[in-house]
Amino acid sequence: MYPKKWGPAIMDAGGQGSRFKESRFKLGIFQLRSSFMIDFYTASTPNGRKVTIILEELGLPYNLHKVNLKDLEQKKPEFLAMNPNGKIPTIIDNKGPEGKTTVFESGAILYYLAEKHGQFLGESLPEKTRTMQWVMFQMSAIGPIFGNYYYGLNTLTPPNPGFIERFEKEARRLVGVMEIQLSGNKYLSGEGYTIADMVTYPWVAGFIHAQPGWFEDKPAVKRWAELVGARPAVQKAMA
Ligand SMILES: N[C@@H](CCC(=O)N[C@@H](CS)C(=O)NCC(=O)O)C(=O)O
Repeated sequence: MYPKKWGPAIMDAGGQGSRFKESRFKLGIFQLRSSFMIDFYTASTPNGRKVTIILEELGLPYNLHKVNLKDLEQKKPEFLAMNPNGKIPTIIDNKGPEGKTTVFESGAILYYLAEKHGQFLGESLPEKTRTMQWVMFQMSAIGPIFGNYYYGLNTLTPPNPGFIERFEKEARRLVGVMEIQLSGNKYLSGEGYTIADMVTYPWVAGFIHAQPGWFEDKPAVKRWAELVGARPAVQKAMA
């Protein structure tokens, strides 16, 4: 009835031509001297890809540290010292405004980088607030609801159809909210491409691939996904 796995566009890591140096996250040695300004701890998941998108959009060189989630590297003391929540993504900005700055939570990371570099957020307080309300919509709703649906479908044992139905219904309602917003706006927060689009795209692109039926009557969401997905930085992040 449902596809069981994320498609290759969703879960495979990569990105060619990016200005990053790759290293496996190795416990005990991850504090090696950084050669680039940003150390980026991530894995090949939608939340990780959001940060790749903004790093690529800004053209920032970064040290890529792949974290093995299956081996629970994200729960080790060395990782928890950076991110007490024990999850990717996490960044260390070695040239933060007050020196070395560690940021976790994908929405906060995108906000930090957008504000620092003066791009993809908006100019005025109302513009920034419009951007942030759609960032919050993704962080509090699209991510957790889509994520729980995916968990119910692929991981939960014994299978629980009521659980899946609950999260499918809410996920489809959220896609409907996006459809209304994108019917009258080029991008989620208005006419400009912002971090709201960057945080939302990896999740929605994944589900357009895995659950095309949810988007059959959602032309504005599909139009937006094509527009955002055509950006070179996004293509690198999703490759
Ligand atoms: N709200 C967090 C969610 C981060 C998150 O759920 N990360 C997942 C991968 S997408 C993770 O690290 N899972 C491993 C775990 O929970 O141990 C964010 O957006 O940064």
